[in-house]
Amino acid sequence: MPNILVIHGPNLNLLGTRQPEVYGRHTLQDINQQLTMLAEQENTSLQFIQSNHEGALIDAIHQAREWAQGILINPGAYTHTSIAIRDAIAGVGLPAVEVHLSNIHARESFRHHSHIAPVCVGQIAGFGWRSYLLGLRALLDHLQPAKEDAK
Ligand code: CA2
Repeated sequence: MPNILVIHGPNLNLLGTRQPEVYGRHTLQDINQQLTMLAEQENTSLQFIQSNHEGALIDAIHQAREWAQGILINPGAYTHTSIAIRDAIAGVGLPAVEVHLSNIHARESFRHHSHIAPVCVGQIAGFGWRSYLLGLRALLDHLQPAKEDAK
C-alpha cells in the first residue's frame, strides 16, 4: 500500500471563501475528502499538510523520506519563488507531482514559471479541484505502472 504526502501551500486554507471564479467553490476539506475516497479505492494511505510557512513545508518533505513513497504538492505561490522547496523535493528523492487549481500558464506572467516542476514527475494545472485527483492518479500510475506498460 503506497503512502503519499499531500501538501497544500500558502493561502490554500482560504479555498472556498474567496475568488471562486479562479479557484472554485470547494474548500480544502472537500478536496481532501475527494482525495481520501480515491485513495481508498486505490488502496493508498494519505497524510495531509497545509501550511503558510515555507520551513514547515520543507520539514514535512524531509520527514516524508521516512514513511512516504510519493508526494502530491500544490506549492501555492511558493511555486514561483521557492528554490528551497525545490531543493527539498530533489533532496529526498521521492517522486512528486505538482498540481494547481488554476491554469498558471494562462494567468499573469509571474505565475508561468515553476521552480518546482523540474524536480517533479510532472505538473497538472487548470482543472480546479480535479487537478488533485488527476495528480494522485498520475502519481500512483508512476509508482505502480500497469503490467501492460511494463512489457
Ligand atoms: O492555482 C493554484 O493552485 C495556485 O497554486 C494557487 C496559488 C497561486 O499563488 C498559484 O499561482 C496557483 C494561490 C492560492 C491562494 O488561494 C486562495 C483561495 C481563496 C482565496 C484566496 C486565496
